[in-house]
Amino acid sequence: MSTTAAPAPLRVGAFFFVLNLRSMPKRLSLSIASLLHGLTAAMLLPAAVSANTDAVDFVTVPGGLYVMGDAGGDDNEALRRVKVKPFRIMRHEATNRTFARFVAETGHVTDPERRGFGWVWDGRWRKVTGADWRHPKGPDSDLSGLDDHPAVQISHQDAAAFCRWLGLRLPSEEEWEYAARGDDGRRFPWGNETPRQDERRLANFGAVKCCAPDTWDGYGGTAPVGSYPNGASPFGLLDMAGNVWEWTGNTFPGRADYITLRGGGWGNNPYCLRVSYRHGNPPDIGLDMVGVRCAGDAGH
Ligand SMILES: [Ca+2]
Ligand SMILES: [Ca+2]
Repeated sequence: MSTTAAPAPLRVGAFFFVLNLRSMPKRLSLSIASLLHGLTAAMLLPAAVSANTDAVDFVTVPGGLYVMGDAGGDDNEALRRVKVKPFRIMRHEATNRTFARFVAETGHVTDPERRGFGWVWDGRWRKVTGADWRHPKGPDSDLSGLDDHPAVQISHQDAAAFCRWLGLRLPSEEEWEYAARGDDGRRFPWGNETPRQDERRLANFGAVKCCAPDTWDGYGGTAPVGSYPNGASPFGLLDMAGNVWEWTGNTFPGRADYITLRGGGWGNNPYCLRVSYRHGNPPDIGLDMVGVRCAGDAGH
């Protein structure tokens, strides 16, 4: 992985596109992107309301009108006025504790388990046989001491199944970004201040200069969810910047076969932690820097 501030855009193709930590494709069709927005979210509505919502803490977000995007961001971050209906969303990323309960109750087998591998970041992305949510770094790793850390090595399909178990769905990008920034145009959940690895501890992220893990914030990998209250969003959501990337219900602009992730993760630099930043991944892969946060319509 490049350590420069702006690595060259990667060629599209299989896993060469997997969570490149800084670059995004520039050749996008925004008209196609706008058509695709919300399509997959609509496909992921829960079949029934579940009683399992006691497993997580929710924030109810009132409906509102705001401007998505960042005029100083990537091409796919063009400013766009968006209206969102009231919804609720998990205050935290899903933890290993809750994901284990989901698996115990449903017998769900994740994509990385089924396929026999996951992706592990150690300065570059490595395809690791035996890496799955129980073994996030590979077969020699486990979840000891990680009950309250975000569950990782979860594909988009696994994330959607988990949300269905909760009687919920994945958030749309419009919902996710509104929950992260509110309506005042801020670039990060806490405001416009670009995070640094200093005593303010706004988020769990990587080196300020892309893209190595950094322990200055207390954690070189994942942190227990909710460890950075100074970085709360206007609605009180935690870890909307950093810790782990979060699957959304939308396809990536210009790539109908990729799903958009939001928020940046423990290995990213501040640019990727911006509330409007997008990344796209194939829906069937798991990585040790990607987790899930579910949402639902208000009142359900
Ligand atoms: Ca860190
Ligand atoms: Ca996050």
